Amino acid sequence: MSAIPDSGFEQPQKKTTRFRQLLDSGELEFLLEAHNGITAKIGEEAGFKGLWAGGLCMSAQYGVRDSNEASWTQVLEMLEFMADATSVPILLDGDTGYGNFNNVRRLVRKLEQRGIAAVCIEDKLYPKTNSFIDGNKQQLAEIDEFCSRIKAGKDAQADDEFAIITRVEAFIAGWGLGEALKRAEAYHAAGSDGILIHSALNTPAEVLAFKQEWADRSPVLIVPTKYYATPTEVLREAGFSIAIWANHMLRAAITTMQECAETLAREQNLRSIEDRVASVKEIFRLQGASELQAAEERYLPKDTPAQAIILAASRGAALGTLTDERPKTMVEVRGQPLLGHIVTAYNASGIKDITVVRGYRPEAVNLPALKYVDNPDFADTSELLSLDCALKTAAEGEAHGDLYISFGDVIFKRYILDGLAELAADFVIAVDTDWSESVNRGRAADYVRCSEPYSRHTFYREVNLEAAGEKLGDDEIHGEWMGVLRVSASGLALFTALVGELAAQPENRCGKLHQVLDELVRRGQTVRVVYTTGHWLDVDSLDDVLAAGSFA
Ligand code: SPV
Ligand code: MG
Repeated sequence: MSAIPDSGFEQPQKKTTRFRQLLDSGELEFLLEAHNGITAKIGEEAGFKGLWAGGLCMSAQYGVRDSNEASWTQVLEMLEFMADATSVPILLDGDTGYGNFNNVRRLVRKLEQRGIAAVCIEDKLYPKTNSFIDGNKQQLAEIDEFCSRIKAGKDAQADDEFAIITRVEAFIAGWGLGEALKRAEAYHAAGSDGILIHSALNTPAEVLAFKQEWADRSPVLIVPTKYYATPTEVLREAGFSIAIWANHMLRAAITTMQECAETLAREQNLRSIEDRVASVKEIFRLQGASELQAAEERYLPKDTPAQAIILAASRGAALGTLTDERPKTMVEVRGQPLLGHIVTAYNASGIKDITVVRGYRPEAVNLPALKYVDNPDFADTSELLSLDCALKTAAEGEAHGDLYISFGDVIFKRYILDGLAELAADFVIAVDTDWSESVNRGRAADYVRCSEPYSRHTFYREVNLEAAGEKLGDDEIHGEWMGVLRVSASGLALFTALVGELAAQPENRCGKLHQVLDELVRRGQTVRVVYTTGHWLDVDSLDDVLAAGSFA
C-alpha cells in the first residue's frame, strides 16, 4: 500500500478552530451576513474569513418575521447548505437558543453535526423579537436561567473548540451599562466564549462604554447596523474582536431585485435588464457546475447515443403519380409520410440522431430534426452507394454509438429495434419468419439462410446468418430480412470500410445492402439473427400503401 506523500502543507484546520482564531486574533475581524448557500459562497469569495447566519435575514429569505416563525430545524436545513457551499466558519445567530437549557443542548449537538463553528444566543425569551423593533418593551431572561442555557450548551459540545457567544441585550431593553456588565460577568462565569454587546443607538457610545469597562475579560463582538457611520478605525482602536455586517447581503439583493422586478413589469422585455444582472454562466460557476461535468466524465459510463441511417433515395415509380412530386418515403399514410412513421419508431426507441439519404426530389424530403445526405447519382446507383455516402459523412462527425440502418419505404413496429438492441453482437439483423407470403406475391425480397430455422428453441439459441440474397432456393430460405440492421459501435469501422470497398467496385454501382451482409459472413464475421413474425411492411405498390394505412 502506498503512503500518501507529505504535501508539505499544514492540514486544513477545522472550522471551529478557524473561528477561534478570528475571535482571538487580536485584530478587528469581520463577519458577513449570509442567508443561504449562494450568499455564503459569495461572501467567502469576497474574502470574508467567517460568516454570520443572521436570524433576521434567514427568516426574511423564507418570507417570514424575525420572531421564530421559521422553525429551528428550518434554520438548520439552510445552515447545512451554507456550510456545504463554503470552507469558512459560520457563526449562527441562534436567537434565544429556541427554548430553555435543553433546547440549547440539542441545538449545539445538531450544529456540530452540520459543520457550524459557533452559535450566538441572546438573553431574551422565546419567541424573540428583533432588537430593532420596540427594544424597550423587550423582556430579558433571568440571569440564572440564561446561565443554565450557556452551561448546558458548553457541556453538550463534543468539539472543545466549538464556541458559544452570548449576546447581552441590556442596552436594547433600556437597562444601561451596569446591567450589561453584570450580565456579561455572569455569562462569562457560566462558560461563554465571547460577549456580543448590542446597541440600537446611531452612535457607538454604548458599545464603546461597555468595551472600556469590560476590557479584555473575553472577546467582544458588535453589530454596527445602527451606528454604521462610525469609522472602522474607532472600532478597531477600541479593541473589539469581531464586527458583524449583519444584514447587508439581503438588503443589497432586495434593492436589486425590486429594481429588476419593477423594470420587467413595466417594460415587458429583457433588453434593459440583461446587462445589469449576473449571467446564467455566473450562476453555474457559483454552483460549481464544471465540477459536476468533470465528475460525470470520471464516473458515468461512456454511453454514446445510437444513430440511424434511412436509405430513401429512390423514387418508387411503381406508385405512379403518387411519386411524381416526391419520393416514395414522403408518400402519406394516415396523414403522415412513411418517413415520419419510421422516425417515430426510432424516436420511441430513444434514437434521435437520424440521417436520411435523399435522391429523387430531395427538396420534398424535409421533415424537421433530421440530418440529410444527398446521393446525386441516385438514378443509376442503388442502396450500397447511398449507404456509402451516408457513412462517409457520418465518419466526419463525432464519436459513434450503435448504428441502425433501414429503408425509407419499410415501416416497422418499434419492438423490432429493441430486439436488435438486446443482442450483444456487432451485426444483427431482423428476419421475418413469415416469408412465404412475399414469395406468393412474387415480389423481390431479401431472403436469408440461417444457421437454423425458426423454432421455439431459437428463443434461447444463437442463430447466425449464412447467406443473403434473392437467388436462394425455396428450400434454403429461413426467412426474409426486413432491411433493418444494427451495427454496434465496435463493428462500425469494419463495416464502414467494407461498404466503402464494395461501393468502389464498378460492378457494384447498383449494389444492394444484402451483398454487404453476405460479404461479412464470407469474411468470417458473425451476423446475428433476430427472428420475428410480421409487424413490418415494405411499401412497393399501391396495394402496399393501402395496407400501410391499416398497419400504421
Ligand atoms: C440578526 O442579524 O438577526 C441580528 C442582529 O440578530 S439584529 O438584527 O441587529 O438584531
Ligand atoms: Mg438575530
